Amino acid sequence: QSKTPSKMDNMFQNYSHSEIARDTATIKNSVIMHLTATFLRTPMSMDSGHAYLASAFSVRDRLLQRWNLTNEFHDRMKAKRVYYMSLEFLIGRTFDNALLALDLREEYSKALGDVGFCLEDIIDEERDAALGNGGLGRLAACYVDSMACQDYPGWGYGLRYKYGMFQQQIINGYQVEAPDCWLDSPNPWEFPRPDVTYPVKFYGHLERDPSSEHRYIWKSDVVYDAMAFDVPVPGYGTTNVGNIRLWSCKTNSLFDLNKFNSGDYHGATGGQVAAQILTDVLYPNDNTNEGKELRLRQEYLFCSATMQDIIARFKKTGRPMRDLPDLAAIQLNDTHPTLGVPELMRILIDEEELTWDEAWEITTRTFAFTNHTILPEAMEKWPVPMLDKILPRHMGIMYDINLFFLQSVEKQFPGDRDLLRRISIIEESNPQQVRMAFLACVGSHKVNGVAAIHSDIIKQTIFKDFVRIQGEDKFINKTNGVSPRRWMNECNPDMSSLLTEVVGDRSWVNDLAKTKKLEERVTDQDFRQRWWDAKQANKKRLADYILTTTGIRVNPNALFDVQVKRIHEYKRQLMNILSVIYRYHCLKQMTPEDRAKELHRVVVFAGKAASGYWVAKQVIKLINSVAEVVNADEEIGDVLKVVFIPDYSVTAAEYIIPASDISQHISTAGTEASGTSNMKFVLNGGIILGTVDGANIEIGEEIGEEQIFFFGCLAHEVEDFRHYLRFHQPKPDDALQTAFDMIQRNTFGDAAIFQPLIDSILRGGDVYLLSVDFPSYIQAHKAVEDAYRNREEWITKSILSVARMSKFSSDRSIQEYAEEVWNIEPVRVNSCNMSI
Ligand code: CRA
Repeated sequence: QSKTPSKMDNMFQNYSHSEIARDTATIKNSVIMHLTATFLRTPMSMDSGHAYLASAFSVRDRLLQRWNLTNEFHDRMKAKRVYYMSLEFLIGRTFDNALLALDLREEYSKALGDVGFCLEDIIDEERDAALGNGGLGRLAACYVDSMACQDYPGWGYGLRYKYGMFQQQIINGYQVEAPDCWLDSPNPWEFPRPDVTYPVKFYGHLERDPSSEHRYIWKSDVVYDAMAFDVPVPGYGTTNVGNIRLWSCKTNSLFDLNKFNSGDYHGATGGQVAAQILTDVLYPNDNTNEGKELRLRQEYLFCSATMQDIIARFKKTGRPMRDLPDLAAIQLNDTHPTLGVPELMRILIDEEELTWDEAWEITTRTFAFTNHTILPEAMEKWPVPMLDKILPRHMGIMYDINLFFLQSVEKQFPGDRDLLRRISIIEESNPQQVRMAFLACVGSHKVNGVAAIHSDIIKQTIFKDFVRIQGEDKFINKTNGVSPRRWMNECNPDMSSLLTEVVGDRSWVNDLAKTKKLEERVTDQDFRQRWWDAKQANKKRLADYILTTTGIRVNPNALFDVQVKRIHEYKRQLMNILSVIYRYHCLKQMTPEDRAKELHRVVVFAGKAASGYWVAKQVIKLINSVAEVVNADEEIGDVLKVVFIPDYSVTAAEYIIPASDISQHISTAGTEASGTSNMKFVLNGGIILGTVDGANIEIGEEIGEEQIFFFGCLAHEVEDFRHYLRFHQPKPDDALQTAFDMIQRNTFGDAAIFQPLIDSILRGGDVYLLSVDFPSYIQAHKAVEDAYRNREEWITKSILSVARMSKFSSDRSIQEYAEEVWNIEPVRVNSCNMSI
């Protein structure tokens, strides 16, 4: 139904008209005002750090107005909202993004120029908000961006970690972690909300509520306060501003006055310290479940505060509880927020006094669940004794959810004991464990994977029985997407200008399908040249970045071959570096004349390894050791350079991605659920060298198979290969053997360091099938080289690819979620004329 504003229109109209003026003089004044009044500096003592802060605060003032208006408007319209619950939001920087959204970049550039600063330098002062590990966290950030840009009333919910993703230093070739103290300087992009604070209980015991069969009174031992910090999400091309609400554990109430009065000053703050730890650090694991008690408590603090907040907001509408699913949709970003399911049940039954059946109906109509991985090591399972101790009431609820579920299945498939054992939410291990993916599935009305192949695989594997029990329709696919705002408009200004020229205006930023028009220009010689030049300029920019971050000088005219992502065995950075070793060997064998004819190549790696992931860390060491030898080899010179860029981050990605010629997405088929950097690289005019896995497949379908270099075995072949390799030693082909030999001859330092990596292939069953895929991988590299030598063909591939990428805009993903999962509609703040 359409939602038309009514009598309060005038008020909003007047309010909106007061938007701050946009001229350079006003901007300059507001920056100086913040410099002096917020930061106690004078223009004479302004450095670029303070220039950034003062400018950011002045931009924030403008966002604030729109932000307030958006929330008031959505409240007033009683719009159905979606709540995207995610333990991770990998936001990166906000300043430039906000300037572009407000269409004030040029004005700020001029205003800052007037006071002697360059906008680009100032932008560089901002620290990344790195509250996530990798794809899952960045996806959450792209999704809230798309919600804001398309006027969907949506909020992200997460945790405000004091220390985000650790900073990676490379010392002696090894990864060394340093804490990410991102909140050490003022953060203009968060608003503390001390008035929005909820108590979150832990431990204790239950007492039966005499008035009801299902109701309990939970007498907890410990209560922490979760306080909200709101982070604005500027919408582009709309006055809508979205919100990410992050919880932080508040400690004031835990000050022990008795201890303090008795002179135990240290003891008086003991509770505060324990509480603070809860939201102190992000667990640095990507695709692995650490299973620590502290993590469980983080998850619960997050879920409880979020559910209390959602219920409080809902209650303001005055509607009865059973209407919750009409006003709220909650998306579980993987299983990390699954305790939201029993928490909502607890609130509805114990506090709102609903019956079990009423509560269950509301809960399952409200929640939906996205699965992001099938790697067994990532599956969250919590031991029953641990849950029972920390969350006794929730453990009881989970037992009941399981009981009723199993009873209904028993009715549907009488006598199938094995089925019941397989699907039970409680695994009968010792100790028993709660399978969070099953709980999330049973507690949700829709379950989706993140790319077509992945959604098929989960239906055939972990959720196979559930498809049979709950029906095919519940299990759907929502292919991931990326925001064209950050991953084109912001990170690639030169190519963005070309798109704007072709489309005729900037509308492609919110409607990527418009870039289809590029196809008309594919034969335009002048345009092709400028396309090539834009890529070259980005490569030059990356070459400068590489020089600053590593001291290595690379030639921007070489082929830039990039693999940047978390370091993980299934992503096979090892296969990549082994192929580099083989290439090095081949180059060394050549005569200088032949070598001179070779295509020059810069192989770029970046990515973090989880701090406890030893094998991944050894891979980093191998890459750096190879880089050291190859880069110092005068015979080789510019023909081959190997670079490991330290401390990969969203900001680093914004430099690296627009500069790639070829990027590698080479996971063992069936292991990478989707991948999202693959989308970013192609959107920025790069070509993929990849396996038939995740979203690579759909990218190939969209842009045409001539535009992508596929190799390797297929997902359905993997099991047979693995089975074979469990009983037979792999037989490396000559190329792979050559790479092993080079390592074992100490070419890159002490071979003993790297022997475990070789052993993982030769003696460890080669789980990720490097020996199987290596020959076709080397072939694919040759095909890439041949194609790159044909510059005209390459430019055509690049232009056509960008023209056909609209499916991978996160706007498309969000529209699909909105229509098929959340049942929400855009609500545009249309009563004001703050057009930008
Ligand atoms: N590690 C998948 O592995 C996927 C993202 C976002 C991941 C990626 O292939 O693109 O999610 N899975 O859907 C994950 O985090 C817990 O599982 C990821 O980022």
